Parts: sequence; structure tokens; C-alpha cells
Amino acid sequence: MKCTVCKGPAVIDIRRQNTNYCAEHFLRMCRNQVAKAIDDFAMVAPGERVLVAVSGGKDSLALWDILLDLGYDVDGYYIGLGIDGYSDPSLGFAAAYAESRGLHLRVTDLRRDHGYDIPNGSRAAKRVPCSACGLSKRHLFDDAARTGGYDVLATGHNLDDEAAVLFGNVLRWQTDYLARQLPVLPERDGFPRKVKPLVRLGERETAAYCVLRGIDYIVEECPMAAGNKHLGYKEALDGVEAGSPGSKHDFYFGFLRHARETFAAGLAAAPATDGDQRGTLRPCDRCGAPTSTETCAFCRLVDVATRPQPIHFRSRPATGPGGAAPEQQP
Ligand code: Q46
Ligand code: ZN
Ligand code: ZN
Repeated sequence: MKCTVCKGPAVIDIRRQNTNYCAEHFLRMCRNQVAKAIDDFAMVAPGERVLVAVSGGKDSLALWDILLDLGYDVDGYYIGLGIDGYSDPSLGFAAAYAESRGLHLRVTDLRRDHGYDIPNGSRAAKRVPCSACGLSKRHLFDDAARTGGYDVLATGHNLDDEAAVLFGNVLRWQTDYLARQLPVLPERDGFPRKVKPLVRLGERETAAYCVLRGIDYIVEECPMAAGNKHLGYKEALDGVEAGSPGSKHDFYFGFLRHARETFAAGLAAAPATDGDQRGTLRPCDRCGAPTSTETCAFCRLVDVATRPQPIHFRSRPATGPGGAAPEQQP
């Protein structure tokens, strides 16, 4: 297998492009694809400060590395979710990358800084973990960008992620989500611009990028993701892609080119509803974040997630001098 560019020995093939690359030209291709996404969608202007949401996984660390290589002013931001066996090692990889390059990594720990973690907090709030997690991350990323003076928040969503989200939105005709599914969301009312510069790269490529650049990352997926719909959609699309390379790219970029505007026009013509992001925003009475309600959704989540849980007594034979032991409800 020869590199399509220099004819030297290739280390990777990219079937959807019908190309092979040596290490040097593969890394260059990755940077070029990110630069093209930034350019095509006007993601970052020269001189703007970027905050990259770092999970310790391959995508976010590759993104941080590529943005730095492209000359952007980028800091990292990690949120500790308190997920046993996952959060501590993932912080270790993010911190090791930052330290090895002398970079600034901001860290928020949900337990330490807000009094809850995702497994227990989501249970107390009666939400599925990924819903409580998504709400927490959205709020904290926005907040960190707003209070830290960053112009842009960049996340490591790649082509596989975006195609899977699109697939899910199309399966259920989530027209509002389809209207907003773009790799760049403009800044508004105190929210930073949000960008996804990896949309032209697949996750196999971000993994190879990290390996070739000597970046260690957490290989395990978050254990809370097991069995969720997003993974199922990814697997379904992997099956399509295996038989027809380029399908994910054509599906996602074809949607952006031919269909998204139609959904956006439909959304713009529809009357605004409660909870609609187009409503007037005001500062949250607790944290100051822009919100359409008095207290923002994050502060309300913190309230229920940190509320002391009732202790339930099970009637069973006494086990010792103190009688029946109290048990926390699961
Ligand atoms: S981290 Fe959070 Fe993901 Fe884990 S709990 Fe779900 S949303 S799966 S990107
Ligand atoms: Zn080459
Ligand atoms: Zn708030």
C-alpha cells in the first residue's frame, strides 16, 4: 500500500476518499480537513480565543492538538463527571496532554464544585444519566466560555457522531433539531459561538491521528453510554459505510447542502413556544447564565441532585445492637 501523495509506504487507507497515506501526509490531511471545515463554516476568526471541551478521549485531544498546530489560541476545559472507573483516568489523559505541551487546562469537578455526580445526581433528579450529563456539560461549557472571555467553544464531534445524530433526527423527524443541526451555532445573548471542527474526519482518523502524534487517550467509552440510541445509530451507519464507503459523508454533507435550510425556514415561520430558544433571555437569578426562566435548568438540576435523599427502613430481623440498618434508596 503506497501513499497517494508521495508513493512512500502508507500507514492508513481512507476508503471514503479512496486514498492511502504515509504518516506525514495523513497528519497533513487531518489538519487540512479541519482547516477546511473552519473556513467553510466561518468557525473561528483570526485572533479569537477558543475554549476546547476536553474529555480525555481521542477526538477532543486530536482537536486541541490540530487547533494549536493551525495557530489558534486555545485552552482546554475538562469536566469531572464523577463516573467511577472512567472520570479519574480520563482527567489523567487530558492533564498529561496539557502538561506535556505546557497548555492551560481548566477543570471543573461536579462533586467538588457543585455537590453531585452524574450517577447519583441523575438518579436523584429522576433523569437518565446522559440527560443530566448533557444539561450539566452544556451549561458549564457555556459558562466557562462566557466568564473566561472566550469567543468560541469547540467540541470534538466528528463525522461519525454528526451522521449518527442526523440519522436519529431523521428517523423521528425531529424538525426543530434538524433546523439547528449545523457544525457552527452563532453566538447569541451571552452564549458563545459553538463549533465542531472535526466534522470532516471520522473517528478512525482521530484515533490514528493521536497514535501517530504520540497522544495517549482514554480508549474506553463512558460506561453510561452502553445501550444508548446514539451507539445503535452509529453501528447501523457503520454497516452502511462498510458496504458503501462515503455514505456517512454524503448523508451528512448532503443534508447540510440540500435540506437543512428547508427545516430552518420552517422553524423560523413557526410561532415561538415555551422553552423555545428564540424567547427573550434574562440572567438566571442564581448563577447569572442567560435563561428564559427565572432560575436556569442547571441551577434547578443542582437543587434536586443535591437534595438529601430520604432514608428508607426495611423491616427485617435486627442485625445487632442497633437493630435494622438504614439503607439508602438505590
Ligand atoms: S459522558 Fe455523559 Fe456521554 Fe457518559 S454520561 Fe452520557 S453524555 S455517555 S458523551
Ligand atoms: Zn506520503
Ligand atoms: Zn443558573
